[in-house]
Amino acid sequence: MASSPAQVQALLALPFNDLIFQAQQVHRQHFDPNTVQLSTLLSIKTGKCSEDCAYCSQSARHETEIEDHDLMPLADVLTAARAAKKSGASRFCMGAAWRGPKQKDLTPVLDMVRQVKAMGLETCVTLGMLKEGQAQQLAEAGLDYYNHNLDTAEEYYSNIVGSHSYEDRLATLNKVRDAGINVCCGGIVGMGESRQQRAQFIAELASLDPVPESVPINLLVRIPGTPLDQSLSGAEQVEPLEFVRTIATARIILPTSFVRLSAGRSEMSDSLQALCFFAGANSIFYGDELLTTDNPGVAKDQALFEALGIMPMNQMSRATAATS
Ligand code: SAM
Ligand code: DTB
Ligand code: SF4
Repeated sequence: MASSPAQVQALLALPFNDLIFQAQQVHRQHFDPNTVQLSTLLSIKTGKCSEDCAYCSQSARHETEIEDHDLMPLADVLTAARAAKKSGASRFCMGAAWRGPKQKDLTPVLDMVRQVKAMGLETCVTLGMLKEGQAQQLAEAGLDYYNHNLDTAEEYYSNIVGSHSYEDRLATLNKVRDAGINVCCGGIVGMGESRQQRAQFIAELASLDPVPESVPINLLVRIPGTPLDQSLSGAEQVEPLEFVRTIATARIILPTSFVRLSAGRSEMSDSLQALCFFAGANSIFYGDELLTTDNPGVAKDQALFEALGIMPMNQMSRATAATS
C-alpha cells in the first residue's frame, strides 16, 4: 500500500492500543497469527569492508573487535546450513562484507546457493551492491531472496553512510527485482533518526513496486568502535514501545510482507518480543549468532515459542506434508 510519510506518521502517533489492534487485525487478514518464519544467518566473509556504514562492525575504517575471515570454504557453509535445517530454520541467509562481489567472489557463492537449496532450504544472500548481470547469475543458481536494506530514510542516509548512496541501494534492488528474485529490504531503528524520518523510511519501503516480500526491522546494536556507538554514547536507546510502534506501523503499511524482528533481540525481554509478535512481526533470525554479534540461542527461542504457542513456519508445512 503506497502511503505518504504523513499518513505513516499519523499511524505511529496513534494511541498505543488502537495502533496494535489495527496491526493485529491487518496481520490476521493476511497471515496465520501464530506462525513465525525462521531464517538462520551465516557470515560467509567477515570484516575488511571498504564501506563506511556508521553502525557496522565490519568496515575496515572502524576499529572493532571482530575476527575477520575471507570467504568460507563451501564445506563449512554446508555444515552450518545442515545444522540450521536440523534446528528448524526454513531459510539460510549468507552474508558477505563486500561493497559488492567481484566475479571471482560471486562464482563460489553461486555454488553455495545451489547446494544449500539442494538441501531443501530457502536461500538468501546479502553481498552488497550488484553489477549488471550478477543478479541474473544468482537467479539462475536458484536464489530465493536477496537482502539489501535501505536502512533509513533517504534524507538521513548520508548521516550514516558516505561511501555509497541511497540511489545506489535502489539500483541494486531494481536489479534483484528484474532478475525475478524475492526482495528482502528493511532497515535499522535507533540510529538517531526522528520519528518523522522513521515514517519516511517506512513510506519509502512501501513505495518499492512491488513491495519487498521480506522486511527486516533491526534495532541498532551499538558496537564498540563504530562511529554510531561513539556519537550516540550517553543518548537514550529507542524506547521499547516506540520500537513496537514501528513494527506495528510496518505491518499495517506492508500488509502482505513478512516483517522480521531482526537484530537487537538479545537485549529484548521475552515480553517485549511477545509484543512485537502481537504487533505483527512474523519472522526472526534464528540461531546463536547474527553476523558478528549474539542472537538468542535456539533453545531460548524454542522456549519462547512454546510459551507463546508459536509454530515455526517450516514445521507447519512439514506437518501439513505429513498428513497429505
Ligand atoms: N554488505 C552488505 C550490505 O551492506 O548490504 C551485507 C551485510 S550488512 C551487515 C546487512 C545489514 O545488516 C545492514 O544493511 C544493516 O541493516 C544490518 N546491520 C549491520 N550492522 C548492524 C547493527 N550494528 N545493528 C543493527 N543492524 C545492523
Ligand atoms: C538484516 O537486516 N539484518 C541482518 C541481515 N539483514 C544480514 C544482519 C544484522 C547484523 C547485526 C550486527 C552484527 O551481527 O554484526
Ligand atoms: Fe560493508 Fe555492509 Fe557493513 Fe556497510 S553494512 S560496512 S557495506 S558490510
